[in-house]
Amino acid sequence: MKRRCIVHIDIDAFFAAVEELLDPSLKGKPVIVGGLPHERGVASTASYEARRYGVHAGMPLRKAYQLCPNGIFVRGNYQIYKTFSKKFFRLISQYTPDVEASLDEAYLDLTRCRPLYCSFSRTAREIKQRVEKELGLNVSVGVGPNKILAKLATSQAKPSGFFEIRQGEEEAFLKDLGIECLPGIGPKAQVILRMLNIHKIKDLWGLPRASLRSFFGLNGDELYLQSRGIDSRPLVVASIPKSISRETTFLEDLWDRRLLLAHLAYLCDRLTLPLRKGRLFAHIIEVKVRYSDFRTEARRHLLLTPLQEMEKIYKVAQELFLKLFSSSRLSLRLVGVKASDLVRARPLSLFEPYSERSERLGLAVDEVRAKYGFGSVLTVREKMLESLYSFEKKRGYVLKTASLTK
Ligand code: TTP
Ligand code: MG
Repeated sequence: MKRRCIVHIDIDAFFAAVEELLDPSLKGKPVIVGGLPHERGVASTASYEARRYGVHAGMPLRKAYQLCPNGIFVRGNYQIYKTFSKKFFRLISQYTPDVEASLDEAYLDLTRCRPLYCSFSRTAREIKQRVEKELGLNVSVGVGPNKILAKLATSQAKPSGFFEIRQGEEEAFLKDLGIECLPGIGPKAQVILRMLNIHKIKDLWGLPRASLRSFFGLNGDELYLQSRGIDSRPLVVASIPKSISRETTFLEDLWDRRLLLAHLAYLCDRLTLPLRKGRLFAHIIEVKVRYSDFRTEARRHLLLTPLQEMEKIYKVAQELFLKLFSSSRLSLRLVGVKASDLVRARPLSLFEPYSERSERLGLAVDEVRAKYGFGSVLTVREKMLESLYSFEKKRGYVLKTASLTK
């Protein structure tokens, strides 16, 4: 199997670093985020200056105050940290689709993108530089052939450094690290191993797998592999939903074709929002109707080139809808639209010129709506719903069923 290239990246003293960015007068001072000194609770982050006093995440605030009375204590604002986290994720996702991220750290698997990069090391350094420049936060970066080695490399790089484990260097890198560095070794395991005079990772190499298993059960196997830098776990990449749908039951059964199409347009509009957000394209568009006699029918269309854009999806949906509606003499109770067979990236079409125009338009509409509310951009068709439903600036029309929000 080819050697993989995993980049691990972790923001330094994340919450505290954001606080320093918001209030530059805090720079270089011992900042402790989590609450005020007299409050209950624990510190969630300590800046590196505060760590010099022995303060660390998880420490009760009172204790932190005793150790560092001149520390600057702030309660913190999770919403703001989350915004930085999202920006962080968006930026690193430009380098590979294979990203496993949590709040302030991420693994990137560059292996599949080999043809794009002439040197993985250089790309990893570039990612570090760009995150630091565009987010204004220092990060530490580790590069290795799997998750565990990349993460251990990052801890060597902290704070604000870069560390790469090259092929053949694994053993030399691991041997003198303390056993506490391995994620599989908690405080209890440490006590047991230290009693056996095992302090460094190389000391673990002398223990047979069976002994580790007898001490730690299945975790023993894990430990055996971890201590040798063996780790074949894939990244846990955010999964793609199976389908996304929006539907509504009308206040009264509807017969008016234009009004029905107005509902359909609005549902398509709502449907494309999560598609754009998740950068998803749909191969299947399905329309469902329920007639006044409760009979339900659906029709679907399979698309060779998957779609994300509202107008295009609406066109397909309209055609499907009209086929269903025209063949019946009944009024309708419900209409719904569903996008399924979702893919993350649109395959390039052989016969159409490549254009991102409509995708950009969609994103621009989202931005305007985020700022001025959903109702700031509506199609003429959607406007027809004004006479039927109350309108909330942020949420748009409030249709009868809750399914819009699912
Ligand atoms: P970490 O990455 O563990 O810590 P850090 O970013 O503060 O410092 P460094 O990586 O340089 O060692 O955690 C990221 C954020 O998660 C941290 O800023 C605050 C939050 N956090 C808590 O809320 N509680 C905790 O116990 C820990 C460890 C972190
Ligand atoms: Mg961190």
